Amino acid sequence: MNIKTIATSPFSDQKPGTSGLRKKVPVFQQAHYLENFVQSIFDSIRAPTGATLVLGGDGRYYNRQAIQVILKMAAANGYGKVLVGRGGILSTPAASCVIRKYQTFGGIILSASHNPGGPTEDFGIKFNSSNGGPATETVTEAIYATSKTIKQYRILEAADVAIDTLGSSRLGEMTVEMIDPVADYAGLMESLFDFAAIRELLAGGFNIRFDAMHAVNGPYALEILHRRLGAPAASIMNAVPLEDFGGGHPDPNLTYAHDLVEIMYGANAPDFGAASDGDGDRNMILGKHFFVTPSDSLALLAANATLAPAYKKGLAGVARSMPTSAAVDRVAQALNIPCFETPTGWKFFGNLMDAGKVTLCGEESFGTGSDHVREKDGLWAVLFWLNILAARKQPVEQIVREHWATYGRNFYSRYDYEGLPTEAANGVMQHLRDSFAILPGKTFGNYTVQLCDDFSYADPVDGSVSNKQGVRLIFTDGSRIVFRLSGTGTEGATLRIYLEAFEANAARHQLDAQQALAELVRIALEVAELQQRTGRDKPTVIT
Ligand code: G16
Repeated sequence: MNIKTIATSPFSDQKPGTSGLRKKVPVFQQAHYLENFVQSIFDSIRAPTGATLVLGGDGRYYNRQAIQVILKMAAANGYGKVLVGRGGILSTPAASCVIRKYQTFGGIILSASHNPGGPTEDFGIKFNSSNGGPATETVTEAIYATSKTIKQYRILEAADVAIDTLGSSRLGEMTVEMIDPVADYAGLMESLFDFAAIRELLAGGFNIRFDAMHAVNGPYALEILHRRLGAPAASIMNAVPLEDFGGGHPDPNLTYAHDLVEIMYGANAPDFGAASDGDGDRNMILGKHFFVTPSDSLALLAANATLAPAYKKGLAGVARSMPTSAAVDRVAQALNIPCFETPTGWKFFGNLMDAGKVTLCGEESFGTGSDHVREKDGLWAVLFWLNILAARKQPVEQIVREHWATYGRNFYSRYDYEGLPTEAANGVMQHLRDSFAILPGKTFGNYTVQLCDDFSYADPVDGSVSNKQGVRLIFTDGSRIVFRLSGTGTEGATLRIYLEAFEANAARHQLDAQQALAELVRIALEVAELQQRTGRDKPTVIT
């Protein structure tokens, strides 16, 4: 066995963001760049000799090359076995499922999620722990610290592993087992939902359209929606995964999932539409000519959870990220269960789920999930919706409108300003922080500021504290504006403005969200001095 120890020097930019390390492909292609980060993971997590890892990614450009490097480094670092999705493929929720099912030490997931892929686009890598969830901040901080002092990495000199056929092979002392990337996950889904009822719904003329966006979920959707549930194969669009996602932006929202949006808002639209992202953990839900905001989707799943077999005994609690609307809080209150508010980032939900405090959680950024895995889960959300639709036998729009009539409507929207110069974006945030002292009590039109602060979170399970998680302006009627810099971009800075207004009066639920939020938008732009500081007069994306 030929294990090589290679001398290297640190890169200063390997700090994991909201979800792992994400950079342009050419950055990862620099000599030693990927290896440094992988060795930093191995040195930080200190797995016992002979431990098992899971490895897979969303199939984007550079996935296959990175799989080979990581396998050879795992072999040189004393791992006993690596379970790899065939072809190097595992959706993020499927990786979480496999880590948990086979009780491995953890896993490495290769993805830049909803960011575009290709030779000059994005790539990413993250470590998930033995609970199947993204490493906590303590672990990611340790990885970053190691990356700043790293002097060498270990790698096995060996031929590439054949990754396209199922079965076991040896790499030095280590076993590499190529597994079916879909089977374990599909089995888990079948155990959670009423597949017979969904099959009946689909057989009865209920039309669906699922947009896999040429990303990882194509094969998962074909197996589950088509083969197991009987939806026509043609109802799954863009089902073939491509290394560059067909040149698209694999982000399931109204802007980027435009093929699907056109169909769902066109003549003879299907009854239900959905899309998922690059690595299969995000979801967008649409009815005929109707968009369900992710925040409403979370609230609605919570309110209807007992219709699905997995949740028929009820929910222990729910959680949402701070910028997510408080629609789910109202459901939690009615159900008399706890509701937790965490910073943005799925990693913050893991402790709550492990401690049995929450069953369902979600984020405004098109992510919903439950304690069946420790990642958000796109197809799971689609199946949950189909289960509810099969049980209630009502159109999507009617279900949402009834929900608003019961709980009130939290009008919600997010404005993204992508690719800003970092200094300008930081300047906006600093200016807002500098305004904390003078804003409370100030009135803007119909709104008076009650408080403003920088959100900070103390994890109720391990006590760890995360500061500066977004600037909040909360008004006396409970409406909110939140400002936050994205932690997943790879170019310049992305400023996100989240807007929320609660409306109890059912007569006003018909309003368009942009109409209902227009005044809050004006206030946000004024308070942030957005145009003066960034030169932008409109957002890149509105969701
Ligand atoms: C990641 C995280 C999510 C987070 C999202 C947006 O999602 O897992 O928890 O909400 O980023 O983060 P930001 O606002 O910092 O860009 P994904 O789907 O990119 O892994």
